[in-house]
Amino acid sequence: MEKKTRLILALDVTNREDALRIAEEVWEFVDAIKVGYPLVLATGLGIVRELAEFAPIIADFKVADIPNTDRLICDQVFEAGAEAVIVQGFTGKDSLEACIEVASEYKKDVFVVSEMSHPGGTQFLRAAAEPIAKMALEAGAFGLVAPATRPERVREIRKVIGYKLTIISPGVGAQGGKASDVIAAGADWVIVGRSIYKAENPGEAAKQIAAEIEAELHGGN
Ligand code: NUP
Repeated sequence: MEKKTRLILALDVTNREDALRIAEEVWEFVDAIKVGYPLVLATGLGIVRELAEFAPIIADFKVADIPNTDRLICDQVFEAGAEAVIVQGFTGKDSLEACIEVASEYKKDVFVVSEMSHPGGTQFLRAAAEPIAKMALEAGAFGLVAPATRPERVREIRKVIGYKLTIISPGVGAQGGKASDVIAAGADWVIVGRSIYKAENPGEAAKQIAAEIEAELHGGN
């Protein structure tokens, strides 16, 4: 995934036409489009290849099963044309390694969730975030998913992994996080869903967030 705008669209709409229209409007302002259960369950896995015309696709299936099942899931995801898959880390090393093995066969990437962005993310997952980050580093993942709602946690996680792994960070806008804050804390990309796809003009909304990120990176403050 190339770092240009450092913005990833979370396309959680449940209708094919809306998905394609929004992708058409925002593609030039995003480095990737993240699709997950809402869109894929509503329209089918074929939507991945259709959207891949606009941007690389990250499949957010938060894969969390035994290694064999994880392998089967990842195979489907990469056969469908995704560039990367998001997996959970709490299932342990063998499950994660199974996902990374399949990804490397396809020369694709795995992101591992370290701590989730919603309030419940602190309940069980926070305690596991650092060990999960270390495991992801050792296993050779491409990156982590860390919460834009808690930039201080992104900063902590960055200390654990150094710059060997990338960080993609959801929770900007609708969940209360701010793109510039989490970029300043060390995230490589921000993930934004509702603030873009529910905007009256998704293209303009994406453009504004991309400009905020650009200002944080090169604005000199
Ligand atoms: O910790 C996470 N938080 C989170 O919001 C991990 C995620 N994968 N996400 C996803 O990011 C969530 O499922 C949604 O697709 C997107 C955020 O969307 P929004 O809150 O900007 O609408």
